[in-house]
Amino acid sequence: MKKPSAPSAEDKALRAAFETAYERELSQSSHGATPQAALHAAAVACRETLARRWAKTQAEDAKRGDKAPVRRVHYLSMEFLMGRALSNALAALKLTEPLEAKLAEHGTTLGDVLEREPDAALGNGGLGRLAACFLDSFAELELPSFGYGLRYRYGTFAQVIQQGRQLEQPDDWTRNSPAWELPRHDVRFNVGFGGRVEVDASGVRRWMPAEEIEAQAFDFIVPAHHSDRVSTLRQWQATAAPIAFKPFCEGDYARAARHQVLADALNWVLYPDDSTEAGRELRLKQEAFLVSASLQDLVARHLREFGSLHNLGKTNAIHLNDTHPALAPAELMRLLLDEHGLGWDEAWKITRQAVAYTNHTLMPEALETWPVRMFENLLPRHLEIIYEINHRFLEEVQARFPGDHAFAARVSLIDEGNHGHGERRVRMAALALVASHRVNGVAALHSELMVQTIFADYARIWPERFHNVTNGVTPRRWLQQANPALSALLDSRIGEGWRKDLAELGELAPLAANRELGEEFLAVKRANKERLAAVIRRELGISVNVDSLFDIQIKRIHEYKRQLLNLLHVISRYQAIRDNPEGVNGSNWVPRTVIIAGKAASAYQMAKSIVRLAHDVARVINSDPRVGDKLKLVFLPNYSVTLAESIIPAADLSEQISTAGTEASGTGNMKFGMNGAVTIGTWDGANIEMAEAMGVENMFVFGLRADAVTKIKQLGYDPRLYVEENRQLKRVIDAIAAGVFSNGDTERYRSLVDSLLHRDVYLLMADFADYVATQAKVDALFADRAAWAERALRNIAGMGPFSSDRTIAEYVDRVWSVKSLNH
Ligand code: B1N
Repeated sequence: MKKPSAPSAEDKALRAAFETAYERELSQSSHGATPQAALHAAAVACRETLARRWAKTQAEDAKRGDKAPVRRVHYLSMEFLMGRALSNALAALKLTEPLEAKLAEHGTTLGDVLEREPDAALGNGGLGRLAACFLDSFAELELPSFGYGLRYRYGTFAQVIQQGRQLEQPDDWTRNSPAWELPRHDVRFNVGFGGRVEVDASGVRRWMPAEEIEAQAFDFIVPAHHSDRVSTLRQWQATAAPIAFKPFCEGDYARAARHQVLADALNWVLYPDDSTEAGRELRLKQEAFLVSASLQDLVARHLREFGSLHNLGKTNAIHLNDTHPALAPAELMRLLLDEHGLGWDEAWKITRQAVAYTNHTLMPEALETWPVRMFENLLPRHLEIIYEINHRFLEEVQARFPGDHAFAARVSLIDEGNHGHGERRVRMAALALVASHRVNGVAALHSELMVQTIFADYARIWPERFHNVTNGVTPRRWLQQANPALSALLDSRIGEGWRKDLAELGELAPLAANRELGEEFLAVKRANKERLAAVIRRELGISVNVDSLFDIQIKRIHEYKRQLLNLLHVISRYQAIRDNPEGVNGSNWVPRTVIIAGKAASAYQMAKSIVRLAHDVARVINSDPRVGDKLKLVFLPNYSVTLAESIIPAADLSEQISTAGTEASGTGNMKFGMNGAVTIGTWDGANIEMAEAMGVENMFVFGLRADAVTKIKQLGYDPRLYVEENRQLKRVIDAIAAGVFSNGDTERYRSLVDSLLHRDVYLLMADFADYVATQAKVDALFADRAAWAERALRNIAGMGPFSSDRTIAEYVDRVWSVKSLNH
């Protein structure tokens, strides 16, 4: 077990300050020392320390001058999926035990208190959670940085299941006034919308917006775990600017009120889509609001520190988390040209130095484009600047590829519509690409496909601009805090070094075959499974066998992620169990509990239909006495960061089964791996690099590879051929179509079945046979406890590279360092 080292003088002072602040807050509670009051008091007390560390961190960063090798990073993202903060802060500040002692005085437990904290869920899925992991690593790596986002009033919707169907409910995450944020009353900027561009006598262009909305900063402070550095998430809240006072004084209350309504609407709600473009005017406004407030803040800070803008690009990096903040280059140009009087060439040089862009998906439906008309109405000056950027860019393209008008039309920042008949649109990815000195994908395969497919034309122009930086996750939250028992076991065998440098997990490999270690690992896993089983019983009233194989798929519901393929396997297994309840070929069934969780975007009908099918299938299987413990299907509602923290440590098998070439990276795959789950997965995203790191023989890989997927589609894919030739598959599809799971209702899944039989865009039919065969291999391994434990330990041993600390170190090296500007 981990021995607590003796507290230093500094630790003691921190503890005393914490206790004083905690007591003070608690004494002000009107309900006494309830867990809710304790939560608030503990958060406020931590925040005081964090605020001191914040001031110290900022003072250090401000002194760095313009010779520092790494630029200050401004990570712009429309999503930050933070989850809970208290237990992470307590761990980082070494205050867990002091708080436990305080709570014991009032007969409360830490668990009671921690579970009262609502998740800050201002993100949809992997992209937003990645941003949150990055903030953790920014602090740990002592990187001067700001994360910038929007302070949505409502985060991702709460998922409620009613009669097997998903309903969405608002997530009012601020109702108990979260104690974490520091409102910065002195950090405010006005953001304009609409109006027109005026030209003065000397030819200077000036934007006269029709309305202005004020952005106020709220800071969320994220502590390092091995130093007293912090990182900052600065989120903007819209408030009506004082301008509304005028109509109010003139008695035009309606106009004054309209302004307030506009401001409220701006940060009203997070768009609930993952990997799809939203395409609504409010979304464009949100994007512009985030970008403008953040860049005004950056420019103001830079001027305070340097008094001049000439070195802005050499001292600041502006990172675009996908194209959602891709207005940034246009806004930075506007600020430099119009507000600060720089010339075009210098402004463009600075912008190109500062900006870099990460692409997170190849799905065509996610590529953002906005109607030019919307720009004319909302952002007329930005549109002018985009036109000018495009004009200069296309001149360059003409010079390098003379006469190739088709090429120029393809790479242009403006989609001219169907030969002039359709609507003209601004291509946000094109804007991000021309303005960036670096562009990266999020896993090796994804980065390769990115330059071969969606950005092939741009890669011809600037091959040197494109790079890969494979994703990672923070091992603090996802291993140390989520799985303390496994962490202690690791400490006992390889020491504590892995807590600072995850690469040291590699030291586990030579021990993987050790029987005793294997048994201890299985005991830890079993305890985690018992905890999850209790959650399942409490939430759903279902009892599951903790000795069964926990087979888990948790992520957004999406056709390309193929939860449906998982269900087809479950149905097929169910049918086989009914045929042969005693097992086949003399071997018994390996009992399985299949667990699925995830939200479907509210407008995504097919995803919602998959959620419903999961519930229908679960009802039939779980109530069939012939099946019993051999198979259970569980859909855990309202998936969240917090739920993931209790599900992942309990997993035996991690399902990462996207159609090859569609999942850019995945990050859940990494969280499962470091918690000792074995992966069944396709040759896709970061699964590939995980397999290579642990040895591909340690992963259950199945299905068509990305190149085969492309080829089969080119040749004209016919899913019915696979169904006709595979009796098992045909029986599964027939059962769904015949209403076996829908009380005889043959309409309910008609379009789902039609889509599988006639289109099957994600090749479920083509991969089914291999998937089922591979699942049989999983059963065989699981039946051999020692072999399973060894395999799981080899998986953990291979997960060293998948820390977000490694990811951020690579971003620093390849993207954010000053040296990355020179080549
Ligand atoms: O980003 C994650 C990856 O690990 C996942 O593979 C990828 O699917 C995910 C539009 C997205 N890509 N694109 C989005 C989210 C919201 C939205 O409005 C697109 N999310 C991903 C981290 O790299």
